[in-house]
Amino acid sequence: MTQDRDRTGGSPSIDRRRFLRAGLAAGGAAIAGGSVAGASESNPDNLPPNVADWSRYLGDGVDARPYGAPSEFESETVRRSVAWLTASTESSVNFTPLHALDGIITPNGLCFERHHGGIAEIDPADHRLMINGLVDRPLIFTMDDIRRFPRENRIYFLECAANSGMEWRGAQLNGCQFTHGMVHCVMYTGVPLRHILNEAGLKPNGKWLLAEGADASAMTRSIPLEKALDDCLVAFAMNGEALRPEQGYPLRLVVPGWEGNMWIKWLRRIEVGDQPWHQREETSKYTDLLPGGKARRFTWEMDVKSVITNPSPQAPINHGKGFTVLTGLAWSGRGTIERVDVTLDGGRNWHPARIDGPSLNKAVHRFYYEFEWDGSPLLLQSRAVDSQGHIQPTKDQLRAVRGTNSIYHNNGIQTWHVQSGGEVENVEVS
Ligand SMILES: Nc1nc2c(c(=O)[nH]1)N[C@H]1C(S)=C(S)[C@@H](COP(=O)(O)O)O[C@H]1N2
Ligand SMILES: [Mo]
Repeated sequence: MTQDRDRTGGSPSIDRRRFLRAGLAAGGAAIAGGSVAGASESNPDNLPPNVADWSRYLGDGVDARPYGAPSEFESETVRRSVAWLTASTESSVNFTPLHALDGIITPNGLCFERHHGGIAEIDPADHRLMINGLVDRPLIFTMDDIRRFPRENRIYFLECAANSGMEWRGAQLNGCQFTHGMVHCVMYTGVPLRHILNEAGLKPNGKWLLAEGADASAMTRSIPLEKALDDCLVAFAMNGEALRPEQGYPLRLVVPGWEGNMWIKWLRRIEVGDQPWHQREETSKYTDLLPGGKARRFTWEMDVKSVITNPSPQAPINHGKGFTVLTGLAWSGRGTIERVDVTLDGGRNWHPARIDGPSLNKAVHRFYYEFEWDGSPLLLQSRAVDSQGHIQPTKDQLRAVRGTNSIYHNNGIQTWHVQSGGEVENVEVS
């Protein structure tokens, strides 16, 4: 935008940024701001009127990169984990770098990973999907068999129910990658689950499914039959190519709008039954403990939610005052996003944001709000409303209903504090 890479605020603000990064590194997340425009030093030899280095030599030929990778200058745009959340890497989570992405599609290599027994490395020739239980004909499918059913392409978000969980009691992690990065949105190619169930023939008393993974954790979840017949997919591709091993290669269940834990990866078996199984992951885990000691049974649909991805702690304002582009993501497990409002002053004044790009059922929506920044501190928030009229609540409103025991299903409004030097930190306002 401008050749003048003025670091408004001078060295104190840079020191402050270094301090913030150091703080995060101590928390286990090594951050360097390399992907933030204006944060890297430029080499005068490459700037006009000089001829830049890369214009003097031939580049790599077409055989050099049979499977492409991002520019080396994007090396900071990676999934990251948080040390104190990572007891063992095989049963853990890493986070999507939301602050470094745009649009609505998450690149395959940056989709957050959540697994309970490590990444199963499966040879598709040896993979089978078994359908058993209350069916007329128990069946075992090969991957080739599955590819002979009619396919559909659909774009959906997947959000772990524990996304933002560490923020339930107060502002904690400094970056939207860590507070909100357990979400991704890709185009799936797969077979509607109802085709496969119909092939096996459902018995009249079949009301529930148990989906089971082939990984070492043998993840299992109960799913009501109506959902399975409605919009679930058995997917083998994401964003046009085979699923990544991290995401369940060669086959995963897609359960649109519902909590990520139900999206069984490395899917090997579907049992049809007449009642739910009450497995570990749907009782002691992914269940909200309410103030009175009772727990909510089965919270499947992901509530309407949004977050500002820029500016945010990992993506400070580097250009000083003036025209500023604010952007973020909004999604709802109940449909599309009807509107997103943004405040710069902690909720006193709200402004409609501009949703750009496709508005798809149960997919993330990209929003923008452009404004003139006068350099004074800001309290940024976004608030989404979905197509069913649900309004994203404040964290105080959530806690008033659900107490402070919970960590799951936190869709509360996030606040970023922008300081006059452009640095951003995670705070809460009440
Ligand atoms: N087989 C199997 N499926 C699984 C899991 C797992 O550990 N094993 N983790 C679940 C959880 S808790 C989530 S949030 C999503 C994460 O999907 P992703 O790794 O593609 O982001 O997968 C779900 N499916
Ligand atoms: Mo999850």
